[in-house]
Amino acid sequence: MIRDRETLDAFLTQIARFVRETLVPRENEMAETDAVPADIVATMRGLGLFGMSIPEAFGGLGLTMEEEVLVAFELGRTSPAFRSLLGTNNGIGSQGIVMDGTPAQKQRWLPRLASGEIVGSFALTEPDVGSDAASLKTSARRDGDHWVLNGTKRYITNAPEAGLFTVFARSEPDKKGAAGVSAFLVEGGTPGLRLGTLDRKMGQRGAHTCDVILEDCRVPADAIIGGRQGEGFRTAMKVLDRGRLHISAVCVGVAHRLIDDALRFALERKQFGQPIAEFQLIQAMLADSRTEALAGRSMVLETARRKDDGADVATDAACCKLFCAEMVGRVADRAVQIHGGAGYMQDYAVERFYRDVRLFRIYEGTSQIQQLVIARNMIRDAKA
Ligand code: COS
Repeated sequence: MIRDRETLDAFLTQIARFVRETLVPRENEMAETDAVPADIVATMRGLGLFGMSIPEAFGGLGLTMEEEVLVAFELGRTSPAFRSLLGTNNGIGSQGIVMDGTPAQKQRWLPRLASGEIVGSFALTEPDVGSDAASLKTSARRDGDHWVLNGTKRYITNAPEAGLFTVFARSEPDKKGAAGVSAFLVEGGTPGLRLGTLDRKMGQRGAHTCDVILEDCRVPADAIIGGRQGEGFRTAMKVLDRGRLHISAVCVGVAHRLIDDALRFALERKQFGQPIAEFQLIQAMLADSRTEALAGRSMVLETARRKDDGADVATDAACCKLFCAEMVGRVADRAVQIHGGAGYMQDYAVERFYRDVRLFRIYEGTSQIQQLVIARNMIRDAKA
């Protein structure tokens, strides 16, 4: 449901140019300094990229899902850490409020998230709680007009930058599983909330994660998303459904970038007296990657369109995440292979991307969780 094709095309062209001319040349700088340069953050804010998915009424661009994945295809053509900084504001760090927040919560937080004035973060995972999200242990105890939060959240993306944390905690200790979980909006700097040291990750340097430690962290009663106790887990699942589609689009973008790099290398590199692109075994790798990237792009676009039409796309979003995350892993592997020895060297971007893309199969639900969600929904629908 593209609302205005001409405006959208102009915006996509602008993003593509920003990626090509500004971000790609500074990938190494970001990897070396482990930080997105401040001037780039400012440009991203100016382009409205922190608020793509936030409604226009709150200062965002209010993109449809189809429009958003088209932007993500473009943003995917550079180091994923650039997108990661604005990813939480568009996805897991804001959508809980967009979907389930009270009018007051929307008014208070969304404009600042949309402008990029603050970064939002999603604190679900814990040291002992990953895929089994409903078993989370962080506690929320009612104390007069406040809730008191205690627990540790782990591997929290953008926590070091965050001005707002969506913290999932068990507000009803007697209820096991999903039913006793509520989502709390906790402002950065709230006494009792502190951050652990930066995690030392395999890749995606420039994107940061760390522990978020809550020690008698007091938040007002109206900090519960939607003002509804026990709804937090469902909010988390809905947010992740949507996020999986966005991540899938990023995977497609990265795949296209890797194909471009591999093709350029194959055309320049000569062996046995000719460019290696002339050899059929290299061609097979290029063709397989191109085919798989097209399959990923097609399924993401189709699912985004159906979501815009109001369909429940939870199952298909999981299909997209499963396929696209695995697909970009295969594409990255072939890109390194086509580069040969050079692909193992840090002088070539494919070495960095090979490590960066490994995360896609893990975060916002592992490939195995996607399989589980897909099959469970198939069985549920068959029984209905
Ligand atoms: N949308 C809306 N509601 C949903 C939902 C969805 N996609 N998925 C589940 N729910 C609801 C269920 O309907 C159920 O509500 P009721 O009790 O009212 O029926 C409740 O949430 C509990 O659901 P379920 O019983 O399916 O929960 P499980 O504990 O079996 O776990 C999985 C479900 C495994 C799918 C979930 O824990 C999960 O997605 N884990 C991965 C977490 C993840 O992605 N972590 C990444 C880190 S965060 S970036």
